[in-house]
Amino acid sequence: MESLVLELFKVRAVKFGSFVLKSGISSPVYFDLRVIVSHPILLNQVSELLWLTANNAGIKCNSVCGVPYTALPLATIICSSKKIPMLIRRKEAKDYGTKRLVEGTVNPGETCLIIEDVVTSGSSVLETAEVLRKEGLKVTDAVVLLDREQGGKARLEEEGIRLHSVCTLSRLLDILQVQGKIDSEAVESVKTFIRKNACPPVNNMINGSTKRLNHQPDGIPAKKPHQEISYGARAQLPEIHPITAQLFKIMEKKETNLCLAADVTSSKELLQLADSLGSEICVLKTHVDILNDFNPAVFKELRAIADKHEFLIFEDRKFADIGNTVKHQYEGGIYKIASWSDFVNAHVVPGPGVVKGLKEVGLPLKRGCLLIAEMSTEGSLATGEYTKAAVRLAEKHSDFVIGFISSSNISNRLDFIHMTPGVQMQTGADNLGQQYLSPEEVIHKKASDIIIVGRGILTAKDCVEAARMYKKAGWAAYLNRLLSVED
Ligand code: S5P
Repeated sequence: MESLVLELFKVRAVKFGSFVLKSGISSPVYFDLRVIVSHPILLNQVSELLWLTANNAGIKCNSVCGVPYTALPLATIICSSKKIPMLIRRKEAKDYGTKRLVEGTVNPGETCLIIEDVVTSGSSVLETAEVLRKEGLKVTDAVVLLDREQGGKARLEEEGIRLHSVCTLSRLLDILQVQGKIDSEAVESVKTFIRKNACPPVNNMINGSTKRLNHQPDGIPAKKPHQEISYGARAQLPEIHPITAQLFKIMEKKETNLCLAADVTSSKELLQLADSLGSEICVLKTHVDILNDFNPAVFKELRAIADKHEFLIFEDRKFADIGNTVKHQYEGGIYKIASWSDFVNAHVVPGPGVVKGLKEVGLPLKRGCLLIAEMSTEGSLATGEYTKAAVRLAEKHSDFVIGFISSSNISNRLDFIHMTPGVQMQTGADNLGQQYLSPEEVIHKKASDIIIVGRGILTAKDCVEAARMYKKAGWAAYLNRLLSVED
């Protein structure tokens, strides 16, 4: 093991320093195992160790499949030297000929062993397993050269795959430190990084018991490569709206993508909630017109609480009138929404006029606006062409529009933020048409950015504890999404 690790270090298959990963996260360690194809002795040694690890674990298989692309030569060497049939998984189905996703002779019911170079969250192994399983093959085990110990093993176990590793990241660090290749500072910074960026299990804890929350088929999240970049990296995009940049920075700093829907009817309760839950949230969403004791001083106080705890205020006014009317509704009346709300939202049903009207008030104050492109309610008419029209309108007015209320990621632009209401741990519906999805479903599978939670928190016995649970679940789902690109 020592000689293997030292050789990997020597050929720079493992490097220490400061690296920006695909997701935009900066990492103190970087693995590039592709280089081993240029070192035939090492290539053979790695293949041999992978096979030895499989044998030591008592794995019996009928065929071997390498996760494309780095593990392909490894699987080839194993299959050639051990005389085992190989299967090749295509990344894309050929658009001509057989359109097969797996090349080689597939005998349904047989067991196929997966070979991989590095596992982070386990998503690449899972994708390959899913393809093989669709062909009728059994996948029960995977062997990896290096387990980065970021949660991949547990994740794969949840999907019925045992992960066996030749080496773990901690073992690799130990060897390199003992051999004087890296100092204790480098070891500590890698360990801290791994702790902070571990991929948590998908199943969330409710009432102390593990419960599967999403009712979708298991396995592969929808791939939205453009969203698999960190909030922090998106804050740095050159043309980003100042409100969005501020929001992404807050999310990154406080490690939260939770927006509280503070649907309460007394000002006192609103302020108490804001203060007690402020540290858990990135946005507090208000419905000013449901307060039965509104007075302007309340919003001065709310602003101060928002600044203290670093969250933004979003008045969920859902403007939906002609430009001239919404201008007055936004700026004036008794509520003077524009004076205290960082951003608001609008329906797109009136067409561009509603955005233009709001913009006349909001732009000079450096405010932002979300367009309601989809709704969480059963039978919503905001679908299909309507949703697409909302995206086009947002693109035309991106000096003021910062993103969407939507159930999923609907735009390719990284500078638009997606906020999703209708979120609870227990999926289902209320008796007035509201429909709920879990944080994992919304943030990981549907690649939205922020969960909006009202009654999931407000009706809990302990609101602070509930907010913490949603914060944790939302962030875990985000890390899962983000880390899936590093595999
Ligand atoms: O489509 C939508 C849009 C919004 S903004 N569905 C929604 O539920 N909302 C708002 O999100 C709604 O007005 C409420 O304030 C919050 C959801 O509250 P909950 O109690 O159902 O979580």
